[in-house]
Amino acid sequence: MNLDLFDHPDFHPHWREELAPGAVVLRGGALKDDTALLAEINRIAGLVPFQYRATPGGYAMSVAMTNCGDVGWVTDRQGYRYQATSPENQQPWPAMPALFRSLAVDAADQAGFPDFQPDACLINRYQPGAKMSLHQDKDEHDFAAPIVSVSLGLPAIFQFGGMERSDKTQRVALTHGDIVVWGGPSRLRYHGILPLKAGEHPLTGQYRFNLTFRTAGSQA
Ligand SMILES: O=C(O)CCC(=O)C(=O)O
Repeated sequence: MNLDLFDHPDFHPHWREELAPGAVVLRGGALKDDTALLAEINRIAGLVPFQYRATPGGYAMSVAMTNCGDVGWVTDRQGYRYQATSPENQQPWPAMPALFRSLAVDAADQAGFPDFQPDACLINRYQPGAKMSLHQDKDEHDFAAPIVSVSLGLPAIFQFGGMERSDKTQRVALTHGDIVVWGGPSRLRYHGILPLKAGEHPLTGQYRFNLTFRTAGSQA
């Protein structure tokens, strides 16, 4: 019998790469759940469709967004914030699926953050050309918890910088199934996504999806 491990459908290669103290890429960390994660994204987007939101300065974002969890991240002329309801239908966001939560909690644990309790999951959808400029995640009520960020679909270049916008950035190629976790001394590092290159992914077509899990502090 020829048991070729690499060809086995249940073989999902994974390894870790340190980016900085408190920051790691878990390569292939979400591969085993990819189809189930995408089915949940599809279900959530059926309840609360993706929206192109505006920055407080009035610019339309190129990334479409929806949320699940106790609170969701939104932006408009009133500013960046978390809120418990969707601005489109004033209903609570869909609950965070158990699969999302367990994936995020396990990833945080592997990265050295054993007590992660995410209450927010921002779902980003990128089409070719969409980007996310360098920014810090600082709308949460405290920065003790890490960020867990899951990539699905088309590949992208993640920029990972320092505490100042002008600091040098690392360019990290993220592919389907990769998870980036940053917290502790890296929690407030600037990060972003360069404009997505066109392509075709067998599971997501012309899109890249990103799940960003955070502990926002649910009193929003
Ligand atoms: O799409 C990504 O990988 C990063 C998303 C991100 O930085 C954010 O939502 O704050």
